[in-house]
Amino acid sequence: MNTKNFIVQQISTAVNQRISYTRCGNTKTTGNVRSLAPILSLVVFLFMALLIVPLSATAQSDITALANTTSDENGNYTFSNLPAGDYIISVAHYITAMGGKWFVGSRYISVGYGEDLTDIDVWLDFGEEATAHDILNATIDPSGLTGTSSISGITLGAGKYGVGEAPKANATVIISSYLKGDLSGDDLLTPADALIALQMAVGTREPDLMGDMNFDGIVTSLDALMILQAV
Ligand SMILES: [Ca+2]
Repeated sequence: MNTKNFIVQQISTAVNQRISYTRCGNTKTTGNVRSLAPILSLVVFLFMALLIVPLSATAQSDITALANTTSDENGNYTFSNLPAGDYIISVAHYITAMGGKWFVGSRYISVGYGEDLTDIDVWLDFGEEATAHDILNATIDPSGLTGTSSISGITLGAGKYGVGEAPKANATVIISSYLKGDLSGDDLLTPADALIALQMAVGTREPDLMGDMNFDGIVTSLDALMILQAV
């Protein structure tokens, strides 16, 4: 059995144990000490496995996007001519209030062949100026816009006095394709990505929804397993 298959087997075992604990004890799927035990031991195991699996560099290059646009006065944005695939939509918005603040947000989404996805709203929150500048200065390469799918929605943020939600007009919106699960940013899916997903699952690393393989809004050990199965 090679290293990858062995790791897949270990994660499958841990996930199955977790599911059976959940069924028997009627506990939540997260935060339970018993259910976390196999996951924690798995993290230790994967650290050991990494000693024989080369870890690639994690440096993130500048963003290259397929297209950019500006949301209208009601916050609406649309991207068309998309091939089926996985995309990240990133938004940056500047307000002059409070001495000038940047709002940023992103959303991961998968679109099928010829599908027109609507209501893909992107929530904006206070963000780093550097993050906003990466979005505003993204290199645009439209050569991949050869499909018939579309994605549209609204750029949103908290309403007045932080209550409710309100459309954010004139926000810069970009769309880029991405390799789902590539948490190390080396354009490959490797066991190292699964390890990072596991660290996110147990809370020892800040979650990054690039690792959310099943688009349920959370990175869990199941996502780590799905990454390994895709390696
Ligand atoms: Ca997930």
